[in-house]
Amino acid sequence: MKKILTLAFLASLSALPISASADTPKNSKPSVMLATPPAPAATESERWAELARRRAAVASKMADKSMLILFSAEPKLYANDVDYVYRQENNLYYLTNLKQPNAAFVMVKNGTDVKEYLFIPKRDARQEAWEGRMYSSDDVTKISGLRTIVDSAEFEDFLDLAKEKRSYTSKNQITIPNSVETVYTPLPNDEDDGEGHREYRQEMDWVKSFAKVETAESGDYKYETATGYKVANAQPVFAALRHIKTPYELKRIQHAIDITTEAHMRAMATVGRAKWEYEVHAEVEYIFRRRNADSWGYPSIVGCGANATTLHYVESQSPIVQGDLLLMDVGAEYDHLTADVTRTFPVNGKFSPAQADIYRIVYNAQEAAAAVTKPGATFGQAGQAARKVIDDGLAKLGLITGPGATIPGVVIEVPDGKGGVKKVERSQTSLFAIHGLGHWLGMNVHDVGEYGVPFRPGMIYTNEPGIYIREDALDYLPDTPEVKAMIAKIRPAYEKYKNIGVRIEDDMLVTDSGYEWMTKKLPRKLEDIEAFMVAAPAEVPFQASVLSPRPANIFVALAGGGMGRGVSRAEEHDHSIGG
Ligand SMILES: [Mn+2]
Repeated sequence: MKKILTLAFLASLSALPISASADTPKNSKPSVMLATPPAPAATESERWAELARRRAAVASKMADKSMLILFSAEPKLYANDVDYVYRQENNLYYLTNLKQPNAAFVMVKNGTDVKEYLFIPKRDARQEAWEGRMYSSDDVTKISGLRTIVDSAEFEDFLDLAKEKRSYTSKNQITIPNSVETVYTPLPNDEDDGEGHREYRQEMDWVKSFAKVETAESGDYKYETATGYKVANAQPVFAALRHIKTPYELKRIQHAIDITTEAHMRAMATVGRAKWEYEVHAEVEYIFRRRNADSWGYPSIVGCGANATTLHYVESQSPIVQGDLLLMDVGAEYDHLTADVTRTFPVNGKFSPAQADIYRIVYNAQEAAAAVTKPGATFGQAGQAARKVIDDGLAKLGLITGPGATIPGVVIEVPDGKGGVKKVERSQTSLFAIHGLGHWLGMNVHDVGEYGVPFRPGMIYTNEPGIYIREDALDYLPDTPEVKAMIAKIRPAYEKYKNIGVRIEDDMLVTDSGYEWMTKKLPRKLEDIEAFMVAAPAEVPFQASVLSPRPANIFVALAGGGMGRGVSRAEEHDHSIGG
């Protein structure tokens, strides 16, 4: 331990006077740090063509004689009169690239005739003095290519007439005709979406003002209207399109991934000199901001030691401990597209044998998922391939009693593949592999798109198996002789690997011939990570923080303590999509 600390200290000394950034290595050795390439450029006409193509694709999926209404996202309150940073509703952004609140997009389809309208607030000098410049009509056209613009002060009046199936003529003499039979707007899919408490509250409120909302047997919402409208949820229309990324979108999500790659490298280069998780967290978000990402796509997860076994640990208040692993799950967002990348690496740059045991299983599980990825295969098949490697690997280490072994007497319900559920005995693997392979990636980190469908070129999924030997993993099992016997068998291995958490997550693009690792520039192989961590620190100056963490942080007190997590919660996660 002492030797390691001394080395880390020397490394920090030697690094201090170097002012060179990753972009300009000082010595003759080639740089291992990658600088994010310039952001993808697009001419106005390229952007207009992309947005027009998206709008035409949405229109082509709409029924004849129909209307689409997209509301902009509502500002979200932080506290009192302070909002969170504004983020536009994805589908409105997808069709317009407009980021301003109080906008709305309306599209009317009548045979081959498709008309597009945009509601946008009039510029207001007093508001601009506080909040900044608002879009002019010219700005709107320049960004989106849309030309038919109505003052959004009239949007409520438009909605009032629209729900009665009446046309609207604006003060600037634009008529939005209404001879439509179907009205589309994004709506919560079912009761699980919480009636729009999560998203699409305004849309649901408007629909409820003229339609009776009922829950079908399937759990999906259905709508009865007195006006004769058919109300259609626009979400599936957008989901199908957003699921397949265009070359334009791929360039931008690759940029988000490249920023994230640089952030990960920066963390690996500095972690050996950091004392607290928040310092490493800061290095990550320094790169996000420095490379002009919009934001993170989800709060950064930076967890050392046992904190790595909590899937969404976001506190970053614990010490960085030499000899422990650090798990980092972070993703920059660029142009409303997010990366989602996880690496788990040793603080001191060298995996212990036990850490390496777990790491190699997760790595091989990723490889197995990749190997079956090609057009026509399914996400489920990739997940099964990864699961098999984890199952076999855990059995080999003695963490489960055998491949496919179950927990005696613990029964859970799983989908039967026919829309129903069946009861099966819970797998022992689910004690440690608590989430599925991953999820679709795009404008949301857990993006839209169906899961049963075959892979098609342009889809992106996260390949993120994980193994978490949580300290409480065996605490909530039934107290039966059979379970006790099972625990007795796995106890030695469990004690050996306890508090190790490993997730590796890469962003996989399905291509014509198979797949591409969009994250391939970031070291992933165990040996590559170790080599990188030897070479990288000299390239990145770092001075450990002199600040101490806040005292008595409740989350630090709970970290690794396993408070409040019961069997039911673990079972609920057993078949979830992923972290
Ligand atoms: Mn993920």
